[in-house]
Amino acid sequence: MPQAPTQPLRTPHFVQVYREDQAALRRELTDGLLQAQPHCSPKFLYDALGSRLFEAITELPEYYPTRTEAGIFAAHGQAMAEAVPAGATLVDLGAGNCNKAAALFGRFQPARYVAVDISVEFLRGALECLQRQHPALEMWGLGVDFSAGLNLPTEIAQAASGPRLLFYPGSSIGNFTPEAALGFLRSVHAACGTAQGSGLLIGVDLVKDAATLEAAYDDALGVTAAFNLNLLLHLNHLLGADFQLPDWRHLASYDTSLHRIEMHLQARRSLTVNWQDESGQQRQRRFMAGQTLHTENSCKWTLEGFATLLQRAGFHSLQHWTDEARRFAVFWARA
Ligand code: AVJ
Repeated sequence: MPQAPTQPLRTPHFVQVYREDQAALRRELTDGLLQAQPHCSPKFLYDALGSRLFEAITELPEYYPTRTEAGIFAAHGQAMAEAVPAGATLVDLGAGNCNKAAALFGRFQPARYVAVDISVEFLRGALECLQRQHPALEMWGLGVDFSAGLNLPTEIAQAASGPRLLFYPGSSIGNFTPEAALGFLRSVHAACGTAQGSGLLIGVDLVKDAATLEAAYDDALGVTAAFNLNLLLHLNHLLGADFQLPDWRHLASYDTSLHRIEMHLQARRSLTVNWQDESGQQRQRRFMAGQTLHTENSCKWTLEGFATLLQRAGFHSLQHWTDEARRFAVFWARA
């Protein structure tokens, strides 16, 4: 009987840095809830249900960013492939299901793929499947919280010899205030390393009329409202809190001077929320009717403003591609 050809058995490597710390989460949430303007980090929007609701958002007619960005990659993928280094280590920030990066493997011909997300458990299934389709590509799954700055663990930095292609699509940079975005991009610049040709390929949502933006964050089907309200279910779970969803309304408004969409949850009546802090102690916060919990900022950039930001972070030789309506942009910036 003929022998089946033996395949080199390559399997993805996994590194989990982030450790979920229940006490730290409760402390962070308690602190936010007790501020004069109560707030909560947008990372708490993404529990299992929230992640699925976000996927549904990307299919809404009003939510243009995801499909506009995909159109830019489809139209200008060849030009991007000519700009980025070949044989690079492709570092995918917020990789999730890895679909956006995997769609670029053919054109960009990376030597190594590093998928970064908060938990390697999200990445495991996707990477094991991708490894079978791309047996020659070295793959790493890295579980790390990079929201306070990107830091590649030494074992990955050592493996990533040659040029690095940092990839941050989806305009998630919009969750950072301009000042925090600068700090974050400086850490990305450092993570590009010192090899020639390295750089950052990043998607950014552009300033536009308030009506288009507000519709994108307050859709007619109410999916974004459900996405925002689901945060309260997540807080009930994490804190043992007693948020009642019918008491809260989804708000999304564009601040034209700060160039950002703000999402809030607004109390429909005066009410009190109770929860347990990190030491199990009972805490409460009173909300007056109309008072809000601030849940997300989504900052919008002009082409000029974002180019300046990239340069201040240390990048140079910028290129960008946009759609015809200039709703969204993809920048390539050398480190
Ligand atoms: C995932 C941060 C890019 O700001 O557009 C979508 C999140 N919030 N609808 C965005 C989001 C409400 C999204 N990002």
